[in-house]
Amino acid sequence: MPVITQENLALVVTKEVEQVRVTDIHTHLYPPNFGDLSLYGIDELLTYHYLVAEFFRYSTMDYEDFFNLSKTQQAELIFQTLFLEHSPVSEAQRGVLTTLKELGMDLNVRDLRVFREQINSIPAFDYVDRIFAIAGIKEVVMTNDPFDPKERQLWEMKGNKDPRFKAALRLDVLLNNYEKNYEYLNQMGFLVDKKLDENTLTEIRRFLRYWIEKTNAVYLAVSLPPDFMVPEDSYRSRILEKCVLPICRELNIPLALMIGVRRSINPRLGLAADSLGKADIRAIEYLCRTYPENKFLVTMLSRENQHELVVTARKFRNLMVFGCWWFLNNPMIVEEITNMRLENLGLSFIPQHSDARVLEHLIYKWVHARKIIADVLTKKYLDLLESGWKVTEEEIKRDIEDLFGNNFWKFVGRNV
Ligand code: RAT
Ligand code: ZN
Repeated sequence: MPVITQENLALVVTKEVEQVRVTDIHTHLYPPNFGDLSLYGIDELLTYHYLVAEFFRYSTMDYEDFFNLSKTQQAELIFQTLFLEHSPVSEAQRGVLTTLKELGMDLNVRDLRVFREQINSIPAFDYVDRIFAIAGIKEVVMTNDPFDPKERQLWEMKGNKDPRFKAALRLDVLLNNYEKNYEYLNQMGFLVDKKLDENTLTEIRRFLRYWIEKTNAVYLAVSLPPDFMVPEDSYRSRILEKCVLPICRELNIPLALMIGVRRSINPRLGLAADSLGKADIRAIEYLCRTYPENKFLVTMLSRENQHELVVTARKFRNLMVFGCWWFLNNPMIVEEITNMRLENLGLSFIPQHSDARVLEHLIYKWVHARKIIADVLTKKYLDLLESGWKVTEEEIKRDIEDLFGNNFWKFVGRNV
């Protein structure tokens, strides 16, 4: 092991960050046996909703006409507009280039048909292994929605046999729209009423237990609007306090709160229609203070919430901050947030998740994230060296393994 000096520090940190195998704690990926829920390939990459939104920055095409096209046609239009008619400088656009490069493509070809043929020629049977290997992924956590009929059927009929894909039970429908959706619970055999009487609460708890067990979920999750507040007189607040939190305690499982999303502000954009807003940190303070036996994984979507979130994490050890979510996943913001977290929380947080929807997203999201995190960490270790504190390569490796996986598993409290 070399002695770490100001000269070799960057090399050592970069090497360790590049080599660490990641636990990606929030994705929208599925195991291959989940059929067409599991997305991969160049057309899926190009029609990622981040890129659809960017396509409409340049195009005057009717939204409906675009969405009526086949996926291949949409991909062709997006490639033409975002890559050939303009230089692809945005983060999501650059992501496609990084992905193709890491897959071994010659970018100078600039021909979508050639890229498609080359990707399609990679044998399907070990495609997941191959992408995981290129991206350096150990395991990913999915987003599993028991209210989605297609997904529900897959869990009931097949289940997940691939240990690299861990489940997270997504509760948006239950918590954000109970009054519109409670009848689905009845259809699933849980006898609930619109009124949250004792029997209904018991049935919701039975529903949660059933699905946690069926999916072997490592955490429960919900995305929430900026006006999310607890306690309050709402379905969401009551179901959260009376059902979700008690079940999390009973089964010792964290709840992930993803706060700050405003859904569908321009519905014509479909999946790309969502926006964000600054949330009220007092909801998190209340939850962490009132329920010290519960564990909360929290990410917030607004840049304006980031500082108060790290300060709140200093006050509550049952709060684990994670990821630079969605609109925050831009190099300049990831760098800022990672610095802020290191300076306030030391190494006790989870710097990033990929949010991958398409298998190959894992490649670019992690290539880009690793680079920024390595640079930020190098500067922090340099400060230590300058103050006369020696760091060893083993210590650097330990810290990096914590950030990219162990912090999550220690917080979850099990090693599956
Ligand atoms: O990043 C995304 O793809 C978003 O559309 C959402 O999926 C978000 O991450 C979420 O989990 O709600
Ligand atoms: Zn997501």
